[in-house]
Amino acid sequence: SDVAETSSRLREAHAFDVRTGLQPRALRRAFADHLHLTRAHELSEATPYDRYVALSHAVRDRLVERWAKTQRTYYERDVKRAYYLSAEYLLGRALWSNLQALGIHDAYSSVLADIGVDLRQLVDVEPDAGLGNGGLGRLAACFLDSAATLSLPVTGYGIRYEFGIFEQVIRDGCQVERADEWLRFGNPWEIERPEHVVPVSFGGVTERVPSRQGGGFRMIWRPEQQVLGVPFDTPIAGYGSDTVNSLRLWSSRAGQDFDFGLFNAGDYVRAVEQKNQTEVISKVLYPNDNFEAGKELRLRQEYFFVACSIADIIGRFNRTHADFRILKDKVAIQLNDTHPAIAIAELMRVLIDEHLLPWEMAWEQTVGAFGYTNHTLLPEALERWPVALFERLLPRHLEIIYEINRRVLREVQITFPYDEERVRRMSLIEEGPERLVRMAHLAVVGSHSVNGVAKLHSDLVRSRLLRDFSELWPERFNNKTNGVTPRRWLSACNPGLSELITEKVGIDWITDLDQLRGLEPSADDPAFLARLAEVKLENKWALARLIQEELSITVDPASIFDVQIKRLHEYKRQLLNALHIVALYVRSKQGEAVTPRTFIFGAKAAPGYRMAKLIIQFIHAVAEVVNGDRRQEVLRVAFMPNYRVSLAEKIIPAADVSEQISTAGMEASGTGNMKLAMNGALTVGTLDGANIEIRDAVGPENFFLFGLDADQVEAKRRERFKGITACEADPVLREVVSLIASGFFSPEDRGVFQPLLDAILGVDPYLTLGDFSAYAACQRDVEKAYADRSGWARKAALNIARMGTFSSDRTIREYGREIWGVEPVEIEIDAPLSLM
Ligand code: 4GP
Repeated sequence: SDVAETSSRLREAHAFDVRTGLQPRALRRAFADHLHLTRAHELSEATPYDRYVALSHAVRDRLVERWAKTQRTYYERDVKRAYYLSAEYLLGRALWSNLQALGIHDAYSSVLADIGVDLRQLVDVEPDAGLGNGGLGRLAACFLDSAATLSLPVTGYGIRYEFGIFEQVIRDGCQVERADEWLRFGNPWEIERPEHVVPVSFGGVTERVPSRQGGGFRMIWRPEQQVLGVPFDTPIAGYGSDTVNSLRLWSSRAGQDFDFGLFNAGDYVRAVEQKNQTEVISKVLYPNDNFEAGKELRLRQEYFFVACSIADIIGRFNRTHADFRILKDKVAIQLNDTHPAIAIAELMRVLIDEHLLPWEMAWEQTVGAFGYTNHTLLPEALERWPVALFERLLPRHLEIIYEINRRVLREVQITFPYDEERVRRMSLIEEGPERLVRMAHLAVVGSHSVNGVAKLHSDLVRSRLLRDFSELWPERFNNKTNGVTPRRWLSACNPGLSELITEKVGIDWITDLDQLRGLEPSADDPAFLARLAEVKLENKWALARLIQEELSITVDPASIFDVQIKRLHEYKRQLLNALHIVALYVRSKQGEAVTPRTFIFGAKAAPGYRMAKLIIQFIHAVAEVVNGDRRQEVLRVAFMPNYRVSLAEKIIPAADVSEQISTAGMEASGTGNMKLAMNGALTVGTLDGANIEIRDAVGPENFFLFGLDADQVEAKRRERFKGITACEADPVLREVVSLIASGFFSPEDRGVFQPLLDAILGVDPYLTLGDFSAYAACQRDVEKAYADRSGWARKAALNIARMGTFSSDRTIREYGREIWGVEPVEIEIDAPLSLM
């Protein structure tokens, strides 16, 4: 196979290199050396953290040569590159991924075992890099992995937050946030590059100055503040390829000269205070998912990393090219949502003000270079910045936005004469009591490609969210259904299943997930199904042990493991799941036979999202009653705190049921739905996001569908559907609601959960009650299906076999071909280094 060949070629190339070689002897020596020379410890006195750091350095050393060679090759061949701009990267842990990419996980495992060190334990010491909230940040991480694996010249740019997504602890059933100090003990994966520091300006005024050419005038920006962006590079290693791409994250530092005045005036403390103000820019990730908080510091963060990245991109282009008319042939820039959309105005500013390009030429290059991905239709998530704030922070950019707007609206008027309403709708500026800059409009007008992240979502982007724009520029709109990396989300997290797959179809599925198809015939082989069930049971035992350790809840691995793991949001409807648990509890108390089930939740709520926090509290209250009731043995509820990438890796392989129950039309795609199905969980889901495509792929008979579709939801919302109507029609639901209303789940404070009921009994915006009966009926089908153990295993096998298309390799190949125009670049590593 290609992968096996590549790794054996790699091993050979390094066979004689004692410093960075991949032979067991070199690996052992490297670990010992780093423990000794980098950590200044002997094995006997080293803490697990020392060992983790030593091993990480040993692994990083083995990436360095390929990393340098990759970057040099891109430069020398002058290839077109793609740049991924994202305010979030939810990377998780790096050690195992990098061992896996190099093909040395087994070798290191046995080398370390020889000296009494357990590699799996070391891997668990690494803190997650949690520089993201949820879907959009994790997608960026999967994309980086796929791009490197496909040998595509892609560089990620983002912010090096000192504090990533908060750590969630649960106190008395409620979420409490703790700072995520992921950098406290240093980060062995990153390399600081102070020599590539970039100054970034804020504030001040613009000035009209005589232009050198032509005798007219031009505008220049006289900013008031300067901050420095210091890049930190992290290697992104391709699996089984020699490519190592870069993720460059910017950290803010005080500008050199900007506090001089104060220093000289003797106001030392104020000078230092101001220094802190600038360094605060990269301090913390805003913990909102699918929600825009509209804070000034957030806009500063966005412009900060965008300005650094554009300067870096243009600087790199300029080292080899003087003619900006070929910029778009060498540079593609993808905007991961609107957070970096200001890059469009920034590139225009750099081209016009700094490189003196005429507007039309600059605009052609800008639109040719940019692509924009939309990740949500939720109105509360769409970024709109007050014009006044823009004017204060980025006065020159506001002027450029006005000029872009003037030209676009002219085009609209010409294409659709006498339609002033359309002009108003399409403006980059929203008029009203407070004038606002619409960042999604800026992203669309400045990009040649606009994509959604699943078929339904892209259709809704076209037909609802950006309809006017899709009528003006239909050719810009396209779909790129999300995917997930099979390296992390199958191969690494589920070794038992991976081994079974490899036995059947060979190892190539890891880089060619369509090969999972080869499992289909085995779905009718009882021996295979028995082994599949065995693997799942082992994974469930491992999770059961973790639940016991962390929560002191004893769960039965023979029960259905029913999993809902994602950010907490009303539209994702964890509440619907919880109401159904109450219904099952009531049924079992009434003596009905209920199939044993363990409900597993993982979810962080945005710290300011009260309803989401109350739902977490409610799930805990239900868990306490259900788990504490000695007279029922069938139901268990486990809310696992601090949901994050590394926890997902432990839950997903153990899942039987995957809850994908968002209100139809609201979940852009989902990617957890893909990870779970790939690992053999059966989906209970609505016709929303990528669920639709997953169901088409795995077959409707292997998917539990329920609920209203997007059009029906829209109709119900228009008629202002009331939740109480659903109660009137469903006696079970009535009982559930009255039990909660009675204070049964909160005896100390009977009214605490009333706001949850109020939010759904009146106008039920997320159709939580509107979909309840269909959901409960669907869950009965789940029970029936689970009773047929081999039938269930067969469905699981077919889910796995048919999920190939949801690899992020497929997604990234589409971005590469259809949006960026980048080609794979083969990297050849040099002859083995020899000792001097
Ligand atoms: C998320 C969407 O909610 C999710 O459906 C999608 O799978 C993911 O992006 C990746 O495309 N959106 C966000 C956000 O994370 O903040 O808007």
